[in-house]
Order: sequence, then structure tokens, then C-alpha cells
Amino acid sequence: MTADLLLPDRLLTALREARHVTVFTGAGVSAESGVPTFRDAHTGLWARFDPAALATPEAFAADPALVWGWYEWRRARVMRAAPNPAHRAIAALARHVPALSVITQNVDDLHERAGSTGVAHLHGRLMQPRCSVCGQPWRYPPGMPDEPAAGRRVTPPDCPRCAGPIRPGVVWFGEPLPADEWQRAMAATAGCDLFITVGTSALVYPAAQLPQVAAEQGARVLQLNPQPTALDTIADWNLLGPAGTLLPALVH
Ligand code: BV8
Repeated sequence: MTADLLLPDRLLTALREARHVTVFTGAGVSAESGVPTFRDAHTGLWARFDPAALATPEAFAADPALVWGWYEWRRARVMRAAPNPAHRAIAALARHVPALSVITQNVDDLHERAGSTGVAHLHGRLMQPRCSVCGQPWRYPPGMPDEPAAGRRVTPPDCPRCAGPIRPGVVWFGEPLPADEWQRAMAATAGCDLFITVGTSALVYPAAQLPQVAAEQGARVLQLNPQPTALDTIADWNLLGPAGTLLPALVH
């Protein structure tokens, strides 16, 4: 890997000599695909919706149609989106380093659509809904969702097996992360020599602790974000800018 950016020599060396790179992404990596982030004030999803009102099991139990309608709006946004140069650069990285792991907090499928494989989805997958009662996986019907105006109630479908309401395949606040995905993420973090964190405010736990775990086990940590974050003091290097510009410049 070489870089057009003016990078510190130590970062250039780390990029060239890395044996196992782990890339950790948040909503910012999908921002340039037009998928709203959570906390950017002017566009963040939470700026218009209270996460406690929507992304919790209690909210779904209280008003399944409101929560399902919000996720159908988000699914339409994701289906209309395309992977951006950041997703493609991460997928291309696999050809440049001996070992690459990708861990994401995102529930969209843009990493996979850009060609990444084996992505650890810590917070679930929008495209893999399941029954909220018996857990049976459910498949969306073909075509675009009936895109509500991001607030209209849409009654969730009934499970064909037990008639329970179908729920989004995501991890809500207060729910445990999938054990297998978390174990894969911890192994990729403990085993890497370069940890690249892209587009996360690092506010949601336990995912947000991964950069610290990487640093504590001796990996170099590179952060890509246009804004300062809680990771600024953990990272060895902080590149301020959009992932869609920085990542392609890092990866040739
Ligand atoms: C659990 C799926 C235990 C749903 C999501 C008090 C203190 C600390 C922790 C807690 C606490 N109270 C409760 C907790 C735990 C809680 C938590 O961390 N809360 C936080 C808010 C305080 N965590 C949980 O509940 C987790 N579960 O702990 O379970 C347990 C154990 C056993 C048994 C039972 C329970 C579950 C958390 C998962 C929640 N689900 N998503 C959905 O998507 O609807 S989280 C959600 O936030 C998304 O996954 C998102 O990815 C994630 C993190 O946000 P970011 O990705 O960082 O996005 P954000 O908008 O914040 O930032 C975007 C960044 O991109 C910004 O920095 C911006 O500058 C940057 N950016 C913008 N444009 C670009 C860019 N970067 C690069 N390029 C650009 N172009």
C-alpha cells in the first residue's frame, strides 16, 4: 500500500509492513453512500428520532408498527444506496495485505456489496429479519419496501410458523451482541498489528472498546474521521477527512 497523502513515515511503514490489518467501521463509512449516520446533528438519524423510542425491544413491544415502519424507511434508503469508494477501498485492501478482518457496527450490506467477505456485524443485519417470538429467519418480499415517510406506522408481517411479529435483524440497545460475531471481532482485534477505525463516534459499547483493546495488545491504531472523537487519544494517527477520500488514497 502506498499513499498520496502526506503521511508520517511511521504510518507509511506500518501500512507497508502490516501482516494482519483489522478495519473497524461505523455509520460514517456509509455516509457518502447517502445512508444517514446516527449522531451527525444535521443529518443524524437520532437527530430526528429518539433511539430510546425506536431502537429498543421495549419500543418494538409497545409499538411494533412504528418501529417496523422506521426500519422499512431505512431499508429503502440502503437498497437505493450504492457502496462508496471507502467500501470499495476496504474490499480492495484484501489484495494488499496478508490478512484482513472487517468488523462493522453498521446494519447495512454495503461492505458485502463492495466485495468484502467474512464481515463481522456486531449490531446485526438489516437484511436478515426474524420472528420476534420463535426466532425463525424471515425473507423480505422482492422489490422496494413501501417506504413510509420515516414515521408512518407499518404493521410488521406475521411469522408463518408461529404468527409472532417479524422484527428487524438488528441488535437493539439493551440486547446482547451476537456471541459468535463478538468473538470473531475480539480475535481480529487481538491478532492484528494495524487497527484502522473508520467513521465511528465510538459512543456505543461494547463495540467502542475495540480500538482500546487493539492498542493495549500492541497494534498501531489509525483513525479516519472528519471530526474529533473519543478515540483521538488512543489512535497513533488521526486523519481528519471523509473515508471516501482518505481510504482510496491509502490503498493502491
Ligand atoms: C449491550 C443497531 C449488554 C440498531 C445499534 C451507559 C454507558 C455506557 C454504555 C451503556 C450505558 N447505558 C447502556 C449502555 C450500553 C449500550 C450503549 O453503549 N449505549 C450508549 C448509547 C451509551 N449498548 C448496548 O445496549 C449494546 N448491548 O450492551 O448489551 C447485555 C449483555 C448481556 C445481556 C443483555 C444485555 C447494544 C448496542 C447496539 C445498539 N444498536 N445499531 C440500528 O441500527 O437501528 S447502535 C448504532 O450506533 C449503530 O449500529 C451505529 O453504528 C452505532 C454506533 O454509532 P456510529 O457507527 O459511531 O455512528 P455515529 O453516527 O455515532 O457516528 C458517525 C461518525 O462518522 C461520526 O464520528 C462522524 O464524524 C463520522 N463521519 C461522518 N461522515 C463521515 C464520517 N467518517 C468518515 N467519513 C465520512 N464521510
